[in-house]
Amino acid sequence: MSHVNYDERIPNNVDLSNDRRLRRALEKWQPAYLDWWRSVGPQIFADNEIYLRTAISTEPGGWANFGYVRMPEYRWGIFLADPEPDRVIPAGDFAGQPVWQEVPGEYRNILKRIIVVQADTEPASVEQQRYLAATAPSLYDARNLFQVNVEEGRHLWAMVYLLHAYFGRDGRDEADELLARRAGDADKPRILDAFNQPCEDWLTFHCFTCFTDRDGKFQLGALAESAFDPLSRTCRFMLTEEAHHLFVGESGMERIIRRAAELHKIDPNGDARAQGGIDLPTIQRYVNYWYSYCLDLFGAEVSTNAADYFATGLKGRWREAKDYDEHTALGQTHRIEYVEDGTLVPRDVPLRNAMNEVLRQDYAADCARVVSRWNKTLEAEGLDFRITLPHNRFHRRQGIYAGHYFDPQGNLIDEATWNARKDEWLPTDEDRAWVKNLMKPVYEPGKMANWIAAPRRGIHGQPIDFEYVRVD
Ligand code: BYC
Ligand code: FE
Ligand code: FE
Repeated sequence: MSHVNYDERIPNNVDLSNDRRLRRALEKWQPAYLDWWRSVGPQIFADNEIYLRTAISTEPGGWANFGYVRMPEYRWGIFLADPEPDRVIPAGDFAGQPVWQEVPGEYRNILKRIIVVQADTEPASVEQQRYLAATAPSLYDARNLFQVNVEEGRHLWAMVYLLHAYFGRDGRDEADELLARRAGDADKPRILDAFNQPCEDWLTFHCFTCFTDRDGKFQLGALAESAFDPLSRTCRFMLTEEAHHLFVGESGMERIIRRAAELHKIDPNGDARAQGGIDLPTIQRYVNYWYSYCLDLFGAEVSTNAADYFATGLKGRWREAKDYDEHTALGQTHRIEYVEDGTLVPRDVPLRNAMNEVLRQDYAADCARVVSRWNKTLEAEGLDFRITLPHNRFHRRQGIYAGHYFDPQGNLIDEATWNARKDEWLPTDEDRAWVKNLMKPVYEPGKMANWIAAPRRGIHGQPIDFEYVRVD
């Protein structure tokens, strides 16, 4: 079961050859996907050979094969983690009952909505990143970008499979729409805000893979706890791919921070920019910007949608089955600070309604662990500067804090104070221009742009100066 069949046009471990209708529908979608990839996927090195991994089995450990591939020839396919025998619904009103292999009619629309929202982020990120390789700081980095891109493409396949297999005509229409929306487009934007933001420099890319892909980790984790077993299984396999995306972001940021510290020390005035690098305060402002955008991806603090998703078992909490003893979340509350008449007022809301906030807090704790590892680097470099995460209320555009002003410590401030100080906290036009001006391609194997440190090791045991992208 876990072995992937690569003899078919669409590699899969879901026995596609025995479902003629589904296979034909997906084979019809496949050329549209490839057209999409060509037109808004990676535009640089689009047909070069890239050293990529491809999934060959879904068993933990040893599931990947590494080798040179031209991206349009990547074997995108449908891989579900093996079923857990006797799996029961982890959370909500039906906790403990057998999981569903089909979609119950009464939840069809909300389940489809969740799958579409998840699906929409995958192609969006590829679109956002399509020109980045034009300024890759090394071939190692370009390869990592492409690895992330082909896997986000595969994540789209994962969700499109569910739409085609379980939602009939509506599902096929949604799958077509997923190729029609465009990141940042005024008329047909992607669904969630962070996926319409430009991602045109590599500091942004590493913030994105660190913080936005990490939202993916937690949302996929919550969907892995779904009562709908095919969704759970597909998300469990996606999570194994996601780990590399998070590695790219965390280690990429660490390398930029380490280099900022080195350049700070080299410069007589402690000015990393004078040495042609990115300075730590600029890095901090980018962190503030992306982290706050990603907090928005969890939705409103108090949400009836979230309560419904939990009650019906469509979504659970992070590690619901493993880490919780009580799975109904009834008769419990969660404290939320509301803004009322210019002050913060705590209120206890029913726990089910606060599930977006509960997941956001798990996410925040994970981000805090990452930042503390970056700060170890700064400590080892002998610097006093520390990267911090802004408060959950800072710079929010979704939920109960949207429309109010907070400083990075979470204190309520007035609009005039915000306007006077926001340039200390968020990237300025000048910061963006500076970062953009540093973005020059480095395509010689083993060489790095000046503003980023070399990685500690290469990919899959290869040396750092390996030809990760065959340039010609
Ligand atoms: N931007 O009741 P609420 C990934 C909308 S990342 C724009 O709070 P709910 C990846 C919301 O849709 C993981 N709109 O919403 C990473 C709703 O609209 P409707 C992505 C927003 O449903 C990197 C309304 O506001 N996965 O995989 O409780 C690279 C009311 O809000 C936003 C998922 O998101 C926003 N930020 O929570 C590649 C999982 N936030 O329905 C990939 C699936 C909220 O009233 N999604 N709105 O028109 C969900 O579970 C939920 O839909 C959400 C929102 C958590 C997103
Ligand atoms: Fe993804
Ligand atoms: Fe990802």
